[in-house]
Amino acid sequence: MQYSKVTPEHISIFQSIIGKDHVFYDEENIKHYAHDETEDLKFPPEVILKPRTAEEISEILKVCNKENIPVTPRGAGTGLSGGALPVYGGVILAMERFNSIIAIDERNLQATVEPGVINQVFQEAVIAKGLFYPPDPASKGSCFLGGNLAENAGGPKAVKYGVTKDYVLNLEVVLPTGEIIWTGANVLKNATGYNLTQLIVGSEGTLGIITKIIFRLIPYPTQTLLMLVPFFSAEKACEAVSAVFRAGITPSAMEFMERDAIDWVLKFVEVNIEIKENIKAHLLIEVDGNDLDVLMKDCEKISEVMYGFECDEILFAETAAQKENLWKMRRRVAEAVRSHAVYKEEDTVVPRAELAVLLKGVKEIGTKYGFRSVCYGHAGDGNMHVNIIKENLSDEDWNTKLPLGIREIFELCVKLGGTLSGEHGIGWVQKNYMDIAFNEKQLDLMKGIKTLFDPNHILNPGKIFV
Ligand code: LAC
Ligand code: ZN
Repeated sequence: MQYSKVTPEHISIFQSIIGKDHVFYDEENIKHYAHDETEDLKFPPEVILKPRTAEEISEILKVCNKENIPVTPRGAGTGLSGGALPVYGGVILAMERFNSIIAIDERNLQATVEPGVINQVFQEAVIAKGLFYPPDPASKGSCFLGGNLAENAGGPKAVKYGVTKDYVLNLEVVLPTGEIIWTGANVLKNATGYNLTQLIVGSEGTLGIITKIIFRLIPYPTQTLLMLVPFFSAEKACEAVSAVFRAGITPSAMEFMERDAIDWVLKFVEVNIEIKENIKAHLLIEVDGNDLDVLMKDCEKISEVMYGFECDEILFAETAAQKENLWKMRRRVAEAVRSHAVYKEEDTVVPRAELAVLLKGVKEIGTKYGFRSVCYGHAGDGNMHVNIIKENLSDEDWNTKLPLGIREIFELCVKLGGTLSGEHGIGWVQKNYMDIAFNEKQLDLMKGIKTLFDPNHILNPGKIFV
């Protein structure tokens, strides 16, 4: 792709649209906006723009579309597939000033929100009204809702409550050509034309800029019970997962952590827990609802299923602090691995009952190519994060052999009925593997949609497709 450079003339046009105070091109900002949380990748933008209204974004995009300047939208920069990396330089459209919860409609159980609101801030605001917005990615304390929509983020609660897309009813979007549209209606059912709302969700900032979100909400479940189940075999832990659902229970979280994942996190975070030498993996299982007796019975049933897969003694979190502790351990695995190692993170997903086969396959592929992997994730969704650690691999093996190993992992996912990413997206780092999941016709359909929305390919170029 050939794009124009941002010139001083462009900068003064941007300044006239959003004001001098919201246009940045100093070294510190360029450095900050050159990376997100994807590995150690860095691509400096030429200018950072922080607009406040959809109309301002529309004006900016009209200029960039005319002048052939690439625009990369960015939320909080917590993405794991490089969606917010300005790989061709140009403009970073930083959405941090779109940070207001416009309305929580208690009559309809809906909310109107801007994309720069932090996930947890929104969750807490609706909980205060007895309402629930379930999608809770590990980065919920810092990630923006707009980024959650762009990547269709999941998190532990997805297993019972679904992912981000399941809560989005309608969107205000600025198209790359500058028009401002609404994608649907504020209704729970909608059989009116193509579903533009769901096309935008998960499109990784390549089709338009989300400026308002209408969410649906549900009543907040008041009780949770949490159990940590240790296993002597990681494969047995994976096999136990689907048996719970077959027994008629849908937990509100069903997380897998292999031994290595816990060891890494314990090096990094203080969690008061004793783990026996011979334990190879854990399942962290939560049930929620409003009736504690029902939840206790669910836990008894789950325990029965677990003991059938030769688990060790189950630990029940008795206090809120203990629950917090166990969740901290799970939520901070990725961060722990990231801060201790050179790594590559894959976001594999297969039908739930194939999880054990996937885990076994990942380990075999690792042995073949000489890499170690730390596996953990949303077992109830068949969504396993595979963190590959560089350790003793030479730079050459890391750069040449590892992609072959990753390719084999993805081929295995697809063979098992799964795909490349469950919740992190394709972005910049996974696009070379899209041919494993889709044939040329399928890719052409997607690229056709991209071109229809963005004829000059100015919006988040270099993502999803090679
Ligand atoms: C998690 C993030 C990495 O589940 O998706 O911890
Ligand atoms: Zn995850």
